[in-house]
Amino acid sequence: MKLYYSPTSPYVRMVRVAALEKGVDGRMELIDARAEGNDTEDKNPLNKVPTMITDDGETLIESRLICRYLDTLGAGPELYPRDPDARRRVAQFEALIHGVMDAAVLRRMETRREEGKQSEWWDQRQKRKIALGLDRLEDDVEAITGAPTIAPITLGCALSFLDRILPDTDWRADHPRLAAWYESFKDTPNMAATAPGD
Ligand SMILES: N[C@@H](CCC(=O)N[C@@H](CS)C(=O)NCC(=O)O)C(=O)O
Repeated sequence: MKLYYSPTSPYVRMVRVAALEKGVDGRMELIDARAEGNDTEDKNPLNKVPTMITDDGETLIESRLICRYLDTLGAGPELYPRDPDARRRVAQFEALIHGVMDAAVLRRMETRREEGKQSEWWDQRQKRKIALGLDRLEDDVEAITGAPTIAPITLGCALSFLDRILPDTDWRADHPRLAAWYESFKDTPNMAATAPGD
């Protein structure tokens, strides 16, 4: 398997933690997607990471799809429970956490626009999605983190990402249960092994 990656992408980190959980990380060759002369765009027309090439030569272009694929390999816990009700609940948490991260990315992108062209309206919209999303995650933190599924992996990578790209967002103040859980999760071996080196 080949994984086109960037060291700072939270979406890539989820895939890498999932691969470690499943014990298949050693089978995954990492290719720096942004390195000179790479062919990421040929593999994935969206030119995004993570992008995976499986051993059968199939290309998978989205972290959730890649994590589902990894779950079919190796040993380790069921990242996506086989039971349909439990699976749907995990996928719902996963979708919410991705939505919070997507909003954080959009906020960050907006700051890259020229001063004067940045939209306060847009920023407030994304801020609200992050705040309300975190409120919901705070309410559900036990359900999310009660089993070693993709949900806590996704949550840990997302909270780490928020700290990194939006350091002015003090999410801990209003979300003490999330903060306490994250404190216990952030340095676990698979998180430590994939920490962005910044
Ligand atoms: N929904 C996608 C998001 C992937 C994504 O946005 N990756 C970013 C890096 S964090 C990227 O490659 N951005 C480059 C671009 O949009 O051109 C996933 O979960 O894989």
